Amino acid sequence: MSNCHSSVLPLMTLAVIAVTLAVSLPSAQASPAVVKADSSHKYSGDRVYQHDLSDLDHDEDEDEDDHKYDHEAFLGKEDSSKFDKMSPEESKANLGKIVDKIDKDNDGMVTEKELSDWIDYISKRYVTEDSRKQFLDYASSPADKLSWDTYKARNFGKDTDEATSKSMSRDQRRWQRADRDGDGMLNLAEFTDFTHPEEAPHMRELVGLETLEDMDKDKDGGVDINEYIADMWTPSAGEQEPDWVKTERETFSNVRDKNKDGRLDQAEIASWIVPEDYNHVEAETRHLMSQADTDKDGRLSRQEIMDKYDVFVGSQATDFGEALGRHEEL
Ligand SMILES: [Ca+2]
Ligand SMILES: [Ca+2]
Ligand SMILES: [Ca+2]
Ligand SMILES: [Ca+2]
Repeated sequence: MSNCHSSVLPLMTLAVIAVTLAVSLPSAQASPAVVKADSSHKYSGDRVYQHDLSDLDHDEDEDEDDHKYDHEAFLGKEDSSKFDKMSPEESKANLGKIVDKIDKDNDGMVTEKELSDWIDYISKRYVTEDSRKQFLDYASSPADKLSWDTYKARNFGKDTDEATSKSMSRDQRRWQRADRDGDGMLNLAEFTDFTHPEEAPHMRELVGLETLEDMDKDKDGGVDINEYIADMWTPSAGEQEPDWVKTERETFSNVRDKNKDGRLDQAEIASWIVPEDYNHVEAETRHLMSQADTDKDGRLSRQEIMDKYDVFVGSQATDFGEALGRHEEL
């Protein structure tokens, strides 16, 4: 079975991924959008912004991670671990309340659209809440607007060494890109695009540009094969090039460098690190439907969801690992 939820990543390298969460906190110290490749052994997937619904692996083996993945996609990470501690009765009661929320038109049936809207909402909740929290560090109300000067004063102070001023111009450029209505201020929605540009289609090219600037050591405006490899692998003395690096060389030429000019430009980098070709929300919706739509009418009745409550949420009794453990003891 294919690893459908991780299709943006080559299978062979899954084991070495330190999962890069789509988290970026603007600050003077770090280049916000960029995942630093400072260790000598990385691979190109480390630069990819994961648009996944959980940092767990999801495949069709039906192991513990798969159940947790479904629970995290359906509930979010935090609520998912709360459910794991509930009794089956409590867990079902709370699932019932969630079904009420998902079933927007209150007809007692959850359609595929209602389910995918819910999973989409859950998947964006982290970004929404994180940005709101950061916003309220500067503003007293979510209805406020932030000026660049307020942000700048807080993050960069009066110190202007070279690194700081570089970092500051980068943030300012991103600020301007996020300022959709061009009034010089960021409202909460615009600030969300500023803090999580990887989530906003109109910020995607800029995320590519920021990464290009990081990787383009000779400053010729493109990332060549040497810059690409140097970003993920620095050989120790006498070390032979490992096979995964050879594979990355092929990936550079065959996949990344789309126009075959030997260099990656901003757009080529964007399509690599902010992939938009795979819809995790849709895939997870179809997966949950296939698991629970017992009568195959394309909708989930409340009863179908309750019957398969362990697919959607955890509980003490449905903790898959524990259940297996107990089984072996019998
Ligand atoms: Ca604005
Ligand atoms: Ca270059
Ligand atoms: Ca190219
Ligand atoms: Ca059904």
